[in-house]
Amino acid sequence: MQLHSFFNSSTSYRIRIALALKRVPFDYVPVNIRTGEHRKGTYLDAVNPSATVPALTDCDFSLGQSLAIVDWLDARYPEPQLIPAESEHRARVLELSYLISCDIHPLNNLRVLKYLDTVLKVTPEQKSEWYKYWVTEGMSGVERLLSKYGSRPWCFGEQPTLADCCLVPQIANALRMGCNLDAYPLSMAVYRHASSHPAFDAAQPALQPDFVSP
Ligand SMILES: N[C@@H](CCC(=O)N[C@@H](CS)C(=O)NCC(=O)O)C(=O)O
Repeated sequence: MQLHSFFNSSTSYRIRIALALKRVPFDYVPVNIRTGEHRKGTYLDAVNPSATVPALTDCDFSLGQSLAIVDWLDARYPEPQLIPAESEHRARVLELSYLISCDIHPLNNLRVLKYLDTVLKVTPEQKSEWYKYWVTEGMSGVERLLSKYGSRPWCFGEQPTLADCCLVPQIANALRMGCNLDAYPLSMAVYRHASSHPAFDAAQPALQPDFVSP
């Protein structure tokens, strides 16, 4: 199995966590999205036509979209299940995962930030304001959901789920971009708890083979 990944990509980070939790061995295939490797050649044609990372390849099967990948991994390697089977638990996990994946991440994605830079020609300060605004909007919702429905030490109880696979990379990115997350103590408690877990540790950007320091 091969994971096509970029060290700083939070969506790739989700899958690195999922694979580590499930102890599925894989080869790491770096795809440099800063230089546009995801937009050309075999990667675009055969691996991930949606021109993003991550993608997972298993023999002649290739799959993009991190949430679809976790769903496929759950079907193929059920232990531990990251999208729970019980209907209400499953719905809560997906609710929080979609908030991060559909409402926060796309607004702060590389291609959006590049568009702000190159087409709309905003200043670096305006770009940073954009990033922080959408993190604040999204993380406020995450924190309210955790307060209403969550239970520690993970987002939803004693076992990590897809929600934690989404939340931890989102927080790591926000911290890297200089966001102040003091207003989200429940989210930060999950993040701190994850930092002492071997699977979450192994998945962190600084430990990936394509890591370069800023
Ligand atoms: N919904 C997709 C989003 C994938 C995505 O946008 N990944 C980012 C990296 S975190 C990317 O490839 N960006 C390239 C670009 O913006 O051009 C998923 O969950 O896999």
